[in-house]
Amino acid sequence: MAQYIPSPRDWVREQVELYESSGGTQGTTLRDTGLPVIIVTHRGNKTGAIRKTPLMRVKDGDGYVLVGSQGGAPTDPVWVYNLRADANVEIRDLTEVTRMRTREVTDTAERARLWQLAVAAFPPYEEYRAKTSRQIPIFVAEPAGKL
Ligand code: F42
Repeated sequence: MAQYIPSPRDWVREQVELYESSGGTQGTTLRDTGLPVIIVTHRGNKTGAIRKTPLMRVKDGDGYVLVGSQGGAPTDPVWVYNLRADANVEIRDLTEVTRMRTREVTDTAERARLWQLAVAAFPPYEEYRAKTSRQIPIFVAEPAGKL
């Protein structure tokens, strides 16, 4: 069993702890926005450790859209590299945990469709995009069988 290494960012680590320790009944929204968050459990591409990353909840059918915005920071978040190296994740959405596979979306039309969904779910993504010159990575996560 791989070791779990929590996020070095206090507010992120604390959200993961509350969300998971409450079984998905507390700490499930982003601070004052009240908008829903999911927890993506994945594997570090260098350490092999278990990593847990809260992201905004953007649904697309049975799956989720994962947006590597990192608040419009100039660099991609590290979890993006982890998903590129190992597409297998678990997604906790409130009380439900589902094993999923992720796929990075590069097709322009598909990206545009998913971006609309993302902004509808979490309008600040549009401001984050305006803040950075990088192309914000987008992944889809699709069910790989219920746990
Ligand atoms: N971030 C987003 O990008 N999009 C969102 O929609 C989003 C929503 C959100 C909601 C709630 C919340 O609490 C946080 C939210 N965040 C969102 C922030 C998100 O959870 C991440 O904190 C953020 O995207 C930064 O991701 P990161 O993977 O860069 O995290 C950093 C802080 C981190 O954990 N760094 C670790 C460290 O020790 O510095 C490394 C983690 C890691 O995966 N290491 C790899 C390993 O092998 O273990 C090696 C990494 C390498 O060098 O390749």
